[in-house]
Amino acid sequence: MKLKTLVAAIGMTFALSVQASELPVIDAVLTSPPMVPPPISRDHAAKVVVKMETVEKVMEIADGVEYMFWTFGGSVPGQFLRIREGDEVEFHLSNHPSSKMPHNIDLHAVNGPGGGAAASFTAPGHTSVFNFKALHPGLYVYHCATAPVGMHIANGMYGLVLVEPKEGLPKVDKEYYVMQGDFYTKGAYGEQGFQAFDMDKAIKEDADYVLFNGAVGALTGDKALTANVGETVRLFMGNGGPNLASSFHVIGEIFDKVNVEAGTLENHNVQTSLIPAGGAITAEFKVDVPGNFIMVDHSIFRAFNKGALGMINVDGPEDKVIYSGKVSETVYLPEGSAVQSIPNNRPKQAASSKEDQMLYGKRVYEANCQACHQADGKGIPGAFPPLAKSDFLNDDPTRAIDVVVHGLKGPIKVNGAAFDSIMPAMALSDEDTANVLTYVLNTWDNNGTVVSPKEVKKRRDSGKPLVMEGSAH
Ligand code: HEC
Ligand SMILES: [Cu+2]
Repeated sequence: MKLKTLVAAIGMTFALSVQASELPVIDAVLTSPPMVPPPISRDHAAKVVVKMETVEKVMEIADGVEYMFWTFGGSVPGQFLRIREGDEVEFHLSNHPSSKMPHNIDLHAVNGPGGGAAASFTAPGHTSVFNFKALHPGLYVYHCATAPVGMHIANGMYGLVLVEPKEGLPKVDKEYYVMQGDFYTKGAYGEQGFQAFDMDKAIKEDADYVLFNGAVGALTGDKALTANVGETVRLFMGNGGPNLASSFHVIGEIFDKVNVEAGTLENHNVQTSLIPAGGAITAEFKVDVPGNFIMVDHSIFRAFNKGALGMINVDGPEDKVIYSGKVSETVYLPEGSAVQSIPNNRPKQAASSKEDQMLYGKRVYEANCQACHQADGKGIPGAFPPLAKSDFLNDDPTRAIDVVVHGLKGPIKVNGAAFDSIMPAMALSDEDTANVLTYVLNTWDNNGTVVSPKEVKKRRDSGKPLVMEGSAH
């Protein structure tokens, strides 16, 4: 009763100001990724006023790498808009006065020429207004469609608009907004400093970065998505492109339900869902056990070498029946196995001070060592020896150069604990090797040795793989 009266009152108030429509007027709630506006509780259509701004701004695309993004609302992807089937939208697009380019918006939720593109074409320092009615429920991509269209999209100008069906969406515990995009920079992946857009690479579809939410690490570490065991999660997952389709997968999860291409067709028990450029899906799943669930584009080099990787941290009690964890581990080294090498083509870092060496070395560590030796340098008992306060390391830093450059195998003792395994030779430049060892030796209570690229070069020329005594292999 109360709610109805209130709704009627709102309707009357606004009927005065908006003669054309009987509908109550409300302001849209817009959110930046990965957040989603709350579910719509209205049981009737409204006139929804949307105020969105295009902004061109420099942001980090990766640690130490800057890029000039063009955005809807200051983020990549742009702000999430949530409306209801039958709503009439009054869309105000403002282009910030500091912009160098005109911009517009093509919403795939619009029935009309260009999806609103021509009507919303806006020069810097201007605002355009147009109206549309949301006839079809679904999750729709919006993007800039100003020439050269590919360039505006490649610079990050896309986002999602959700048109909830009249009956609403089933209730879930968590909703998140993620969008993939491919990026083309003058420098290679990870090359430091400001990187300009590269049109040639974009035309060749030769992406340097493939990203979730506009940056390497936008959804990892303390920016990971979160959920609790037993909760249901709904991902509104879009693909801005401009070029690449996404093979979207969550490692260790199965989607209970996917709205294929974000339409009304439901698929169930899905491992990997295709999301076309300029398309979307909604994926729902219940999280059954705790842990880190990694979102990837399963075109997998994109995940591990171009940035298409995000995380969902699930908290709560274990269920050993659903997932036991490792129940045993023994070393398996077949006859004839040899030290292999992991290639690496990261750009080399020329450091001019110990501080620089530490900074670059930390990045090399995160990219090349951390998977085995762990972020805290403590390793994993029985598998990877500690580098933190390691007597093996501190006794002979020159030997550590050999370990990284040439690899190591056979039984060793580190701080009293025995290891008998293989460390592959790391194909790092002399600079990267010097930096990472300087970082390691000056962190976690180690002895403070500084390693120079020259010393590394010397060991590269004169050293060889370390096969420790007593090795049966
Ligand atoms: C694929 C896993 C892996 C990666 C990646 C890796 N290591 Fe190792 N590392 C090992 C293993 C296993 C050993 C022990 C080998 C043995 O038992 O003989 C080891 C041993 C070492 C040792 C000597 C033992 C100690 O604890 O002091 C050092 C130093 C070391 N690694 C440094 C590094 C550095 C620096 C990097 C990155 C540039 C790196 N490792 C990358 C697996 C790895
Ligand atoms: Cu634009």
